[in-house]
Amino acid sequence: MSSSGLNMSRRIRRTPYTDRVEQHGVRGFSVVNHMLLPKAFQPTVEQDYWHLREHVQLWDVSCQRQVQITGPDAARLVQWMTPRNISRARVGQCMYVPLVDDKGGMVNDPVLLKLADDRFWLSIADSDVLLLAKGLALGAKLDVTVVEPDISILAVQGPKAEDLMARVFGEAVRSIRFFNFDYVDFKGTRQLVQRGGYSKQGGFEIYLNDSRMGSALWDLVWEAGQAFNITPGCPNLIERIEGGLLSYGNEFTLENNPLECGMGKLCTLDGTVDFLGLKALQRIAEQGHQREIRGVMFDGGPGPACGKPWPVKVGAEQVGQITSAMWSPRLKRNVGLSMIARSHWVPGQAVSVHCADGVIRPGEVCALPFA
Ligand code: THG
Repeated sequence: MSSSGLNMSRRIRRTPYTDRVEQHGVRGFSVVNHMLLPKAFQPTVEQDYWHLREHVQLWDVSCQRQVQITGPDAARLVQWMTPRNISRARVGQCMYVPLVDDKGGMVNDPVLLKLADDRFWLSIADSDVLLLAKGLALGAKLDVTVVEPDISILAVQGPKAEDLMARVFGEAVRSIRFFNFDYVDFKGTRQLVQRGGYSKQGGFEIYLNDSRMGSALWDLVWEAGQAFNITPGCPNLIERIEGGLLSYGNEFTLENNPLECGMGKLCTLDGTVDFLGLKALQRIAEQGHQREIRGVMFDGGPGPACGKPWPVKVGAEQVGQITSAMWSPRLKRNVGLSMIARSHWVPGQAVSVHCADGVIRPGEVCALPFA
């Protein structure tokens, strides 16, 4: 079984790790940035969840594509796209940066890596940042080069990730701090390793810079991982929701601004940082944003998969919509992520969740992350 219902074509890009992922019996894919993202390996997402919390997993997250911006105006172009002040970033440091358009709408929420003063990567979620960056650079006649380099991230996630990475790449990886990166040797090549990843269980991301080495990298980590009970894995819906990790296109889109996404603290709106959406965000901040992302915990036993938004109501009034939800086997309740109207966004607010199976499940608004 290789394609699990997707009709494969060149438009849906394979990754350097797809051969291995298929050999391990992947149970389906999603498509992110026009590239395959494995969706599950164990028979249930719950099994993947418990394993991720206790051991270590290998994730093909090559779909987290890099938009590389180099040249004398590189920092200017990056700053032009984000309300977060990047001027104090050091080489070797990462930053979580909302990207916004001229209306203050969310374009993406990448991890920014500062490789050098004139060299950046935006490690993007699911939208075409490459084309926006090129357009802005051309329009403003900036002296930059914008490309998607041959970088494919293999993530090592879970509490045993550090011991495994130290065994494979040496003890020095232990001193890489969260949201920082350094370089390791891999078969005579130099590869970037960042501490972080799309889970709250701890881990690293290896930014492999040569597609031809994908299987060799997978095999090296996989074999050393046997001593740590490694399994193939992927971003886990239960763990991600509990941790309050947002997903572009699901929890928020171009229709939302960073204040609604709970990223107000990342935004410098006093005019000392100039970016595309400054005026728009200043206006929104002045008037007060009218909704914000929250957790919702709700009853009624395991619900169906949340394949489309579920209305969140108070009486007959819709106050939000759940865009990701899952039964938490640990909290023994359903957990979901929802934009919630200002009038009802205080944690503890009672709500009803109108699930796609027709069942109305009672619950309440919660702060993120879930406890
Ligand atoms: N890693 C890399 N690229 C990515 C992701 C990733 N691109 C797509 C997507 N994920 C971007 N979204 C996020 C969301 C949250 C985090 C990283 C990327 C994250 N958040 C930390 C947290 O919430 O605990 C805190 C971040 C911070 O310190 O500001 O790590 O996962 N390469």
